[in-house]
Amino acid sequence: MSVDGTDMNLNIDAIRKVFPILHQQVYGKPLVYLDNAATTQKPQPVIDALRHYYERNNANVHRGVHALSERATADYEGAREKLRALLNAASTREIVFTRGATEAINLVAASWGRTNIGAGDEILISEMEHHSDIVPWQMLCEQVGAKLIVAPINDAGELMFDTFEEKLSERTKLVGMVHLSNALGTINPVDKIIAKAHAVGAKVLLDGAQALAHLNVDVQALDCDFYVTSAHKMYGPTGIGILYAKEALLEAMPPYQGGGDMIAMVTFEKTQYNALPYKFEAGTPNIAGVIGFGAAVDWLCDTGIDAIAAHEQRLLAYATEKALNVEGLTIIGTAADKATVLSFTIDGVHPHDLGTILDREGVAIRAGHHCAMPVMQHFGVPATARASFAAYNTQAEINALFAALNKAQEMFA
Ligand code: 7TS
Repeated sequence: MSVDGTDMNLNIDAIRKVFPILHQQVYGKPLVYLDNAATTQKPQPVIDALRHYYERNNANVHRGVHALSERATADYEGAREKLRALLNAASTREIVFTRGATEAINLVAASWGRTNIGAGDEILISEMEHHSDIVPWQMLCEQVGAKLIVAPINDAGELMFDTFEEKLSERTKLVGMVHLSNALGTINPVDKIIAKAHAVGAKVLLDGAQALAHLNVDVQALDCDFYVTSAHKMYGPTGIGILYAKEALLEAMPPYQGGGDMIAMVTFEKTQYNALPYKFEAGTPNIAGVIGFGAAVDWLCDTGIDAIAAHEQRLLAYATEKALNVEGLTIIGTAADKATVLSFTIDGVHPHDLGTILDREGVAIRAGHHCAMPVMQHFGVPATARASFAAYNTQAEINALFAALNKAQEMFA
């Protein structure tokens, strides 16, 4: 049992203890951090891993002949293996470290896209994509003369699967799809999407920026071609993420950036590129970030993704029930299959004002378009307020959220 009396498999009190940032006051109120879709807080083992690297092992990777470099390289490559295991990728050659989900998508668009997509080809995405799974494809389409096609969502914020299927054709070269929507919380039926896309010969990129802290993902079982994510939404550091791609695809792709570490041999006449995955990791990487990412994966797996997900589902159900009883509140995103996100509007109060008033009560939510402007356009709203839940959140915090909302409504009444 947790502090707020909810029956859960997780010991939330113990979990909260390892997140030092949670134990503070904001404007004299206990911090209630409900902006986890923007970024999650970091547990002590992640902070310790960053610190340990800088205090004990700081050195460049893959090139040193000295002890520190060997230790840094071992920890860096150890993190790659943790990511491989988390995703059940076939090989560490398929795990490329990037700055985050955004850079990973840009890598695929620039390298695989420019090689494999041409005039008249189509890229099919959904109406619920984050800007990072829209804009790189638009840029690619402009460069190569391809066409961006959008599969619509319904008013629950679910992909309209039949229409998605109708928009697939032999012209479709790539499907880009968010696994778990940051604006709506919708979980997409990615196995069905991949099967349909493969049937017309299209590759599939899944944007898993929100997914991996809440869902178990097996890239081999899914048979997905590209999977991207960011560590900072999985209790890890900012500025680091991964591109997973099938080895055969990566082998055939040209490098994304040139420089140190991505080469085997350089002469002025010709450069021979390094083996996978180093071909895609030019320059000194975010070594501390990678090591912290590895510690975050350990923490996530030790805590248990299923147990975290079950806890968050209970919180979401509790918050949703409370939201349904607030007059003038409209939930944006009511998919049958959803997780972690409660996006909403309140009549007569702009989401930004809500965000500011809640902040004064110590409650951190996000207000805005969540980098998914087309979702806002679909629902005819300029912005939403969004609470998003993580492993350390409690029912008591949801009560604090609704007390603060009540206060905001009274102020604007
Ligand atoms: N894809 C999705 C679904 C996201 O939610 C985000 C970030 C990204 C891609 C980009 O991730 P990055 O780490 O490369 O920036 N989403 C949000 C959000 O909802 N609030 O702040 C960032």
